[in-house]
Amino acid sequence: MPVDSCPLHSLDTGDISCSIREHVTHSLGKPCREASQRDVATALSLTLRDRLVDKMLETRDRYRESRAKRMYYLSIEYLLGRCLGNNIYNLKIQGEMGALLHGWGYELEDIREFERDPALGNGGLGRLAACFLDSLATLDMPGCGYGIHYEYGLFKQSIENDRQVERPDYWMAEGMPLQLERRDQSVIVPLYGRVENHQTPDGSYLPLWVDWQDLVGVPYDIPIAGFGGQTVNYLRLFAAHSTDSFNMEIFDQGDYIKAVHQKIYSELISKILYPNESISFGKELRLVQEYFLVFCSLRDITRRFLKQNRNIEELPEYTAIQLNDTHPALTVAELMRLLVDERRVPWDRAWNITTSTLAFTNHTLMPEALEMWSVELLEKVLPRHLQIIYEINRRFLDSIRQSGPVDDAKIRRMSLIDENHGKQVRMAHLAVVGSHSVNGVSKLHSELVKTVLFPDYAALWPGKFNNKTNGVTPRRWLYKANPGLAGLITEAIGETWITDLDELQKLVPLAEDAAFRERFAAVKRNAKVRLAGFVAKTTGIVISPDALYDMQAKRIHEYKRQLLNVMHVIHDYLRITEDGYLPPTPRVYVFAGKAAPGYFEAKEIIHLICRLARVINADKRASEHLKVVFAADYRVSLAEKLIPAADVSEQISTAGTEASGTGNMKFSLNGALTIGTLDGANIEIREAVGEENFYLFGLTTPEVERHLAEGSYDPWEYYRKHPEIRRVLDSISAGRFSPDEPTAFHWIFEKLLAKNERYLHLADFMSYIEAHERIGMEYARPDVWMRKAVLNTARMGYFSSDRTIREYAKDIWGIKPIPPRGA
Ligand code: 26V
Repeated sequence: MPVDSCPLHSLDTGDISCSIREHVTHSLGKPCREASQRDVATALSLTLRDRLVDKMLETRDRYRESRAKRMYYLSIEYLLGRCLGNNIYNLKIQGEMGALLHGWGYELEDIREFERDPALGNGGLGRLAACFLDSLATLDMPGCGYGIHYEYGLFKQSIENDRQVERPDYWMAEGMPLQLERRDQSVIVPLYGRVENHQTPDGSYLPLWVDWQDLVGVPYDIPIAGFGGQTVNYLRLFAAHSTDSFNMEIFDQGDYIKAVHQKIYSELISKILYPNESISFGKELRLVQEYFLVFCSLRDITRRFLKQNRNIEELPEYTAIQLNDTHPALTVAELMRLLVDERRVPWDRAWNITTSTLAFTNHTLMPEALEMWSVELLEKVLPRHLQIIYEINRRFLDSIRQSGPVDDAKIRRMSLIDENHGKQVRMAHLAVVGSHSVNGVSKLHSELVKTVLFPDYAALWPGKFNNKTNGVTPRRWLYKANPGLAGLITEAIGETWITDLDELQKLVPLAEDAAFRERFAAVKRNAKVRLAGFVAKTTGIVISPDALYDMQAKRIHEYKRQLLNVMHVIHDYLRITEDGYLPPTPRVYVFAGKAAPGYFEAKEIIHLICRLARVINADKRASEHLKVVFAADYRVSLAEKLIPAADVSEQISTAGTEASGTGNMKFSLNGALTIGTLDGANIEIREAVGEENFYLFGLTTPEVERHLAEGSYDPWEYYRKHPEIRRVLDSISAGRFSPDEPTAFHWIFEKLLAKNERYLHLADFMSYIEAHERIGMEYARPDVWMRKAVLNTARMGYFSSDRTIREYAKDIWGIKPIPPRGA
């Protein structure tokens, strides 16, 4: 083809306007006069894609020419959120686009609402991956993400009869204009079958994986624009299809039905994202998904690497692979298989390459979330990988035995195979042994990773363990989500904060400036007015923008203690209605979050919140002081509406249970004050914003640990001692919020008073309501409150994911920015 024959697309408004009309006509096949708002949204996305692809190709050439080391992020989840608005903001053309569309009779904000959130993740872990991609591109770093192109994202939540109802999320219903299908780079994936043991002519072991079935991984690329749009990386998602050759073979054998079944099974692999359930392991399809991700990604990585005429032994010099939790931990076995079986690299050298390339991040301490796969299932799905895992384990345990006397108990603890409930592979151990770096996601969590999760490994390899405190991208979570606040900040200190969040420090003196505080307060109030409009429209509940907006938005889980929040709401309600108490500030309690479909307690908590809302919002005695809202279908786009409007952020997990949290960072960055425990990144947030600007309560991690270890927590003692607790629990148990079904919530009474209640709700309740008391008093003094709010925003610079990514790049990946020439 002739090269350089077409002009590149530009960001000039005239050019963009022309491209949009072109796309309406030629991509959508409609005359412009018939274009609907949705058509305009699609054409605008396609128009931006053209421009992003130009930059993506330029970025790719730049990385190739530099021959620099690259990083690949392997994650089973990415919670990207809507892309159109984000791309417009990262290209810095929001003003121009707003004006252009306005001139055509549309509003950019309405047009953006046509895009479905690609919700290819459950929560924190997937959203972190998306923030990391934004930061990598903004920092001009050669890093891209690998994931699965699920046909159905996380279920959509609606509330019917006060209960959560789940519906499938067919997120591509209206197409995904941003993605590029790359059929030419499809990967054939082998699985199932058996291993035959052979020998090479010189007598060494030659395993042959035979009779495997195959499927195809088809890549889809989603361009990821850095701020300013100069560097555009991509996220590569693989969709599973059946291979034609396989189908043809069976068709030829005349077994039509079997061939069709095979095709359906293949396509099932990337059909749906699994929701976080308490026990989701053991499901064959999930194991196949994990392997599918690992196989496709590694094939793609090594293909690109070898194309550059390099020797596979140089892999770690030019490649870093980050395992986002244990879901891609099979990478350890697959990379070994690729090196040893396919490339005939001797085991020891292959092991060196593998461990020098891979690094692992742990994201949870919850024992029920630690992945294990039964040996039996692995044997069936991935027989050769199982052999390799056994061999890794054998050599590893031998090496410990050789380094000194060890007792059997320690060997059993460190083994990759758990033999307590049948034989199971401990995926976290596989990841730790197979990586050169293991990190947690906040200071506290990283300590607990060493002391609680992997004490034996930490003693063996102290240098392997490190911390990388999470961060969030300021582009989406302040610049785009909160244009009012972003504008005020830029007016005050310039716009460098967008890529250098520490610049927010310059706002610190302005906390003393009454005029600035008033403007800050006005921005917050505006956001609350908008949210109030949205709440009225979607729930029919009327809330005043003059009330304090108190929010808890996150997955529903007992360890996150939404029940503690509920107990406090009930406490407030009963004081108002029974004690004649007049709170210093009216409050609106906003809850949002999904419960895993099979998690009974979590779903009942939603049910209770909705029932509570119904009772409280209808009670005239309380309505001036108190409202409760459950905002359905929490997702990135809803978070962007809620967070700018929050006054108080609820971060109330039991100390030692939340690995980090990232919502806590988004709220505080947007000027909400946190009521929180000493858990996860709350601790670092509190240190950063100042303890006087954070409402602390609750037990510390060592106190919690002691209670749990000694069995010394006695909830009945709190019940007997504190009338406040008694009244709240009795009201739940007596069916006050479920008059038609008086025993509906009795289980909560029983659970919170059970001796083995793991999350110590009652132990923290009195200090929690006391902290809320202070909040109520201080909110009533706007200058006091707004000073604290400004200081929260001003001091959150550290929690930019740019900082986090720089730390990973320097300490773990060894990658550097490759900026465009002249930048
Ligand atoms: C947790 C649980 C809890 C028990 C029930 C089953 C289950 C399944 C999955 C998970 C969490 C999986 C990993 C995860 O999303 N962790 C989150 O990662 C965030 C980013 O590092 C971090 O901010 C959150 O604290 C952490 O929960």
